[in-house]
Amino acid sequence: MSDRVLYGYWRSSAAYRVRIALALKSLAYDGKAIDIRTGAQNGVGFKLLNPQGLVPYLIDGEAGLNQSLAIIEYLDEVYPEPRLLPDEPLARARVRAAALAIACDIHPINNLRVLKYLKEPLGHAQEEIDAWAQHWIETGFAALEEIAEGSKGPYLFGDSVTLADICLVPQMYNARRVRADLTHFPRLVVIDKALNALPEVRAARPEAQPDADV
Ligand SMILES: N[C@@H](CCC(=O)N[C@@H](CS)C(=O)NCC(=O)O)C(=O)O
Repeated sequence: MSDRVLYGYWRSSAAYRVRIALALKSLAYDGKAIDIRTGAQNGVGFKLLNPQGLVPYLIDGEAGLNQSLAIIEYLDEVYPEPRLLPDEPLARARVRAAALAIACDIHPINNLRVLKYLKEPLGHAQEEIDAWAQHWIETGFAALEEIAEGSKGPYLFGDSVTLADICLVPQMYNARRVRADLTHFPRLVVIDKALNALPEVRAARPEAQPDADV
């Protein structure tokens, strides 16, 4: 048994980010599935770990951590190879800004609890909820496509996989799930393909997780 445990859910994009980071850094862990469809994230047991009732939650030795970006930055500082954030301050800020454009401005408004709330109690039809998710993903991707066009390498910021790419892959997966129109984002599609060609990224994909029910 490992002293590193990741509480997650196969389809959680935030957990997917952490799985990619752990795989890139070759850090072994035990996975514990929290079935967010059945509300396990709000059970007392899990809330003792993370009072926010959200996955992922990582135990790394003595440390317990929530929030995927905080977890990944912690991993990057404690296990620095390969680096997921550039050393140079301006380059680092640019990578963080792209990651946050996904993690703060796209993902939270399409999260399970938000979409559920639109349905009940607000009473929106499923097609309206799908339109909501598609709209906010496509709006966010329009700005990211410009960043992608400026990249001189296979990934969002050149030749190295960064925190921004780690956020992109799960968001692309999500975009396809809600049938967002990706035809305006050809560069993002190509970058996502290059990322998914990496064995570490493939190992982290939802369908490869033991709790996947596909
Ligand atoms: N900002 C958080 C987001 C975590 C989050 O939203 N997790 C989702 C799965 S992707 C969740 O646990 N949802 C449960 C729910 O909506 O009730 C992070 O990056 O870790």
